[in-house]
Amino acid sequence: MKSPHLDSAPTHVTGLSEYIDDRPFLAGELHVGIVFSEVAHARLLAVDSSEALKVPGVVAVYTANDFDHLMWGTIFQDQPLLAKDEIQYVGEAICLVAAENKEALALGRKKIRIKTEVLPPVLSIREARDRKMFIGSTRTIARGDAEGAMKWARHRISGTLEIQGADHFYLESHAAQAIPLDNGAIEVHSSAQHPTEVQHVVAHGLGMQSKDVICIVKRMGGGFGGKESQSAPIAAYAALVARRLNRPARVILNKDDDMIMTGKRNPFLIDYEVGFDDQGMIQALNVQHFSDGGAYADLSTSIMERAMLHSDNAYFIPNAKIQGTVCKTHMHPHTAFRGFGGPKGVAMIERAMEQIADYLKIDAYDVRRRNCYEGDRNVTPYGQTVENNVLPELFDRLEKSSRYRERRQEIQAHNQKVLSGRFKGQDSGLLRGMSMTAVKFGISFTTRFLNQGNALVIVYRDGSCAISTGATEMGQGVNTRIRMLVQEILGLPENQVRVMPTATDKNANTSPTAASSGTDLNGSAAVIAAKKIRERLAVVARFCENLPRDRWASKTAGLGTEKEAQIQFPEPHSDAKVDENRDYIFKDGKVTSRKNPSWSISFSELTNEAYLNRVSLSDYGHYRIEGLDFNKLTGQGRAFMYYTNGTCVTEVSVDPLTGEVKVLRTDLLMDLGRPINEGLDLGQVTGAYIQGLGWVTTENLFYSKDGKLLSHSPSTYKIPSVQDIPRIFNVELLPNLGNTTNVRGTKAVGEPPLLLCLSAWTAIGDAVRQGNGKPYPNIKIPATSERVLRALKPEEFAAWEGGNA
Ligand code: MTE
Ligand code: QUE
Ligand code: MOS
Repeated sequence: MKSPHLDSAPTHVTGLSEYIDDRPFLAGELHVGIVFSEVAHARLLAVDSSEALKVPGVVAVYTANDFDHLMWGTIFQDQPLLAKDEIQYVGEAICLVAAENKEALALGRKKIRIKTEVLPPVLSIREARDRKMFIGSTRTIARGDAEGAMKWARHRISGTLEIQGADHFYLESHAAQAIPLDNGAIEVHSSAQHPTEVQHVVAHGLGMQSKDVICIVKRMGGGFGGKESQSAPIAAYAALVARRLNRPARVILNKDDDMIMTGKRNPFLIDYEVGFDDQGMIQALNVQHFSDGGAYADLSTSIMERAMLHSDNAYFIPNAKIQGTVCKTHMHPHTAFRGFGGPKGVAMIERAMEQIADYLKIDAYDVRRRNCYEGDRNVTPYGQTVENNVLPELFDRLEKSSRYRERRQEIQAHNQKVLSGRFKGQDSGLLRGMSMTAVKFGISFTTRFLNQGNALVIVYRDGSCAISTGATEMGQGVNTRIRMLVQEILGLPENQVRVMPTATDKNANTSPTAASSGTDLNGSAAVIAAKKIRERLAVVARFCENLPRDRWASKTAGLGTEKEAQIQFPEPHSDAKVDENRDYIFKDGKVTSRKNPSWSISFSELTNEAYLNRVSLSDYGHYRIEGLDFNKLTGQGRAFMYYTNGTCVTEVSVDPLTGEVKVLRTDLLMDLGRPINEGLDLGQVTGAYIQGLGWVTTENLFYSKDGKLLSHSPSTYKIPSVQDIPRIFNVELLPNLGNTTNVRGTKAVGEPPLLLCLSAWTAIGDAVRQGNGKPYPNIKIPATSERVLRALKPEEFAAWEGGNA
């Protein structure tokens, strides 16, 4: 049952994997383009399509008035599918052009005349905060007496941390194809993490019922959170054209338009103060998070909630007051991105750890280790007890395996040599820094109703099996994991089980594949369904075992079966209680009697007997997480089913002449429970870390003063390349067989390792601190070369202060 790779790996590497725009064009299919705003804030006075409609090949132009219902939004329905009276951001969709071919579409788009009256935009968190432009209200999570404890604390540090957004940079841009069916329904192929939301937005926008909209997601060329909410309007555009003209239609964004139009990771501005004692033990934390939500709510309030819930990270904070406010600006609506709000809360507290250490002149690792959740210091500020806590072990093990203490000495000695000018060679003139950070990522949607999943498991008469769930495949391997879970239950080899494309006509009311919960929720549901089938098959097996082979249904069917050779109903059809099977072993495509191990039947022979005896070979499973009781109003309760934890030591070099950063070595340790597929998990861990590395170092979103994204292609927006991979990259998983909370003892992996990239960011601060002997620096995220250089030599750059760096 070894499947070290993704189910799609062979077709990925041969280029045969089909994405939306690889789908063959259907007869009469139209190309749909979006005309979007070039200004951030304006009154929309008129859309003149007369010239565009004269272009040969342009078939139609649609505006806001063409939708039955204009408003959509995953949490709050505050966003128009197309701008109506007011424009709120650069890139906001204004109208759609449908054309016979790409050339006509390009020309038609150019000929649309938009009349606006430009209004002043609000483009920063600070400005929105001053003007009190908010989305939702300020929320608080509090425990103890943070203000009092802060006053009495022996020492205090404080800071303001600025965190920029990041583009998802999935390789497949947003895309959708809509096909009108002969029965009045519409089939929508979408690159989306949340097919049910696509179905809902299309149905609502076009005034249809959910039963008449089928959303199919075969796979995405990456999602990373960017296709959780924002795929829905794109699909609605294709569907509107398809429905109005009764012709298939597709919308395919190019990279530049995708980057300009779609929201990114929310930028954050965080004010914090920490009170602590001589040992560096934290006594109080007071933090105010402000995020840039952009022009519409999207998922920003849930993202803020997760930032607040991760402001403790791995550390026990007896007195805490954590507040969060989402600001409304005239930027693209920011959205989910791997880690959701988590990375922002964790960045704040991990920076505070470095500041405390620097202030007390002790090692930052010691500060972290002392504050780590341990023993009866195990209750979070939101009142959830940290159970099965492996954080101390993760810290201790990595301290040793990474040779943290020795390398700390070596780095100090190295930097002293660099600073004394005793090095002449190129490389050895580089400063070095090192830092260890941790992650404790809460697994569950903090919105309770999303913590459910359903699955359909079908077994055919030949013993092969097909599975359908609400999970969407975006390269993370959820299909492979679910397949392997079902293989394990039914004892089938890899080539006998397939996961079907996700579709809303097979699985309804699904949650987004998000919050790292895809396998947990959908895999659990598939296991429930597969166990129901196994229960029934066990009944058939018992029947076959007790009946001479020549009287089996397959030998007598067609002749008229004698009464004693029929399985007695209703036994196999009773809604068999899901239970571990005791009498038969399902393994290697065979079913063997436990009591009589010499008796076995092949799985396919058994399924054939079941079919002939009119026993159902398919089933449905529904799963929900029990015990979650987080209360959004009080900010207290059990928010998460469990935590995924890890620690990471990153060592960087910083060039004192250019500010260039290189990651020399990364040692990363995680507890992923009992992985279903270790190869996939390691891929997620390394990929997430490196994706995070881009966010904290080189991915610098650059906007003009009037809110236009200028860095909208790989030539101006620097994602990590093969050159940026740590020169030494040691990744290990903690053996943890004791985790029984989740399905098969596994733990979610998708997002948590991204947060460990923060050790690279804190290591850069450490190199700068050692390089200039000043207090721990305040370097924004991303710590670009320019910013690192500026932090290293603040006096020399004073002249440039105020520039957009
Ligand atoms: N891995 C790949 N290759 N591509 C992706 O788009 N998305 C990430 C993570 N890993 C992503 C990925 C995000 S944001 C999440 S929430 C999880 O995968 C979702 O999938 P899962 O719940 O099945 O882990
Ligand atoms: C993590 C997440 C999500 C979340 C909460 C998390 C997420 C998401 C929602 C959400 C919240 C309210 C809604 C809704 C979705 O919450 O991805 O439809 O009404 O979509 O902790 O990843
Ligand atoms: Mo992931 S940000 O929860 O899609």
